[in-house]
Amino acid sequence: FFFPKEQTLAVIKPDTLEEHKDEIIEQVQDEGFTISQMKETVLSREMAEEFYKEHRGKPFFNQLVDYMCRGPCLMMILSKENAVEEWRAMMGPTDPVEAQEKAPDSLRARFAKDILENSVHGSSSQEQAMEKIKFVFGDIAVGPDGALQVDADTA
Ligand code: DGI
Repeated sequence: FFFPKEQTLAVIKPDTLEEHKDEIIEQVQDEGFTISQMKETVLSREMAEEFYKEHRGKPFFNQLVDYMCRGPCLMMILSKENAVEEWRAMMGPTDPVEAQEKAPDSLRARFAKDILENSVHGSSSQEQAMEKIKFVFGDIAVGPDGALQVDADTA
């Protein structure tokens, strides 16, 4: 059987990018992910609000947007079988207190400052991954081998 790889959108948030960029990229590769695409982007407030639109209206929304806009984020398309779930496992739970208890080796256990400034993002479903990849990278497709297939119209 041939199981095509899955893609997810992974984001290293600004504080963590400044402090731990190289070691996280190295660990991502060691865990068997293909980094199909990556770029550093300073999100505008508008983009950050759109990126986290599911949380609009929540009490922490403005602080979350501030945090995401503080400096460059590293945006990555990661490819691997079960990429969505596997990257979430590498991240650990949203709250670093819980992460330290349940997943002490996870990125959030190691690098998150608190539940808001929690160092990394990852899509929580394949559907969300496709939506966010499109939002961040535009109309590119990733082939089953993890390689990028740039549409002739957008290339
Ligand atoms: O998918 P996650 O990042 O693990 O979590 P999420 O999609 O529920 O929330 C998105 C971000 O919003 C999260 O990474 C940090 C922030 N956030 C979520 N829940 C809380 C929160 N911030 C505060 N201050 N309090 C919360 O309860």
